Amino acid sequence: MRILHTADWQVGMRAAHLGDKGERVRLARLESGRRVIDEARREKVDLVVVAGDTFEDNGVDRLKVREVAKILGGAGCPVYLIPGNHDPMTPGSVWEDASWGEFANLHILKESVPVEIAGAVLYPCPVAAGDSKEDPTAWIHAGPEKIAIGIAHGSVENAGYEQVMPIAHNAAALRGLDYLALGHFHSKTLYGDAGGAFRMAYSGTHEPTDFSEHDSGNVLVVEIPNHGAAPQIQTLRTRSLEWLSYRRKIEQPGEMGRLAVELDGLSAPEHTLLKCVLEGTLFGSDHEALGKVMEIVEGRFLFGRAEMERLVPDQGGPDWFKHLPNGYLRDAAQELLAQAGGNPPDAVASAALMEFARLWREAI
Ligand SMILES: [Mn+2]
Repeated sequence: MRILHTADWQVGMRAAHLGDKGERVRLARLESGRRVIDEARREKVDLVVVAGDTFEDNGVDRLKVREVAKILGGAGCPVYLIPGNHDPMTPGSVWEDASWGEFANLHILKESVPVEIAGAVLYPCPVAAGDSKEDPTAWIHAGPEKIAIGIAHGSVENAGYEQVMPIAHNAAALRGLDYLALGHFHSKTLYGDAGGAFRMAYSGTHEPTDFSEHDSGNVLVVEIPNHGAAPQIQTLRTRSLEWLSYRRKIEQPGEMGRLAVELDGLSAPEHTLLKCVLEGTLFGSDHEALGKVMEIVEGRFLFGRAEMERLVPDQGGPDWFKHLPNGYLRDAAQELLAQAGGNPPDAVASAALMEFARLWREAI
């Protein structure tokens, strides 16, 4: 038995913090959804499971719901979905939309009851409403005859930004499952059992949603030879966009310039969102290179954000200081430098100093 495991499509995610780039990011979620289905067909899987949070919430535009149904409807094999905590099974939910009935291969699993399919039994754990303190897999007692596949949505130990529905770290073993397909945590995570087999996993989201995720933007293809055998798990990349998080501590003059070169060399900037966190020392000779880094971060990528509140100017001051005339210009710059390098460092003064440098370069 060969299954494709995906989750957390979060279609309808607003991505408001990305400003006018949010729309590109929203579209990518559907684009990558099509890629998931392409993989299902290419890998000739027996079924697809979607382990919750297909949608951002139950108020998502119904045109988007229909679009998702159409994408999944083209899988060429049965698709089983459970509602998650973002799109729970409540009156008026996305799961009541008529489009789900238009594709014979789509099955919304609305109850926690075993579902017999060819060659296996599914044990779905749909989210009914809101949060629960109970392990959603607790009802499962899989028999020994057939391949047993659980589908659940919640937090294993500390997995996930929102702690919801706690799932035991050894749930697959406890419930007698060959594989437990999990949703909620957006980063791919595999859980090994005492015998070294991986019987439960978060596939992670098919398309990244945040800079804090690691190894998101994939689906898992899981081969289960027979009941009791260790599953073989393969990771396939489905993401359209790369979310890169750079963190750099500058400790030597010249490092800033090398960072600029590195950022300028990153491939596919039009498909990349970048967060660049700088800390350490801003050396006098590096001010121009910092300007270059800022220009690259903010201009070269689909989206870029630089955080440099923890970058502190060294006491010598930037090289351009020595060209400043005596008087109020020099005094103002010195004062900003002192504040920026104070204890605690003043980020506003740092930014003002940077702006001062830019204006001064333009003026001379
Ligand atoms: Mn969730």
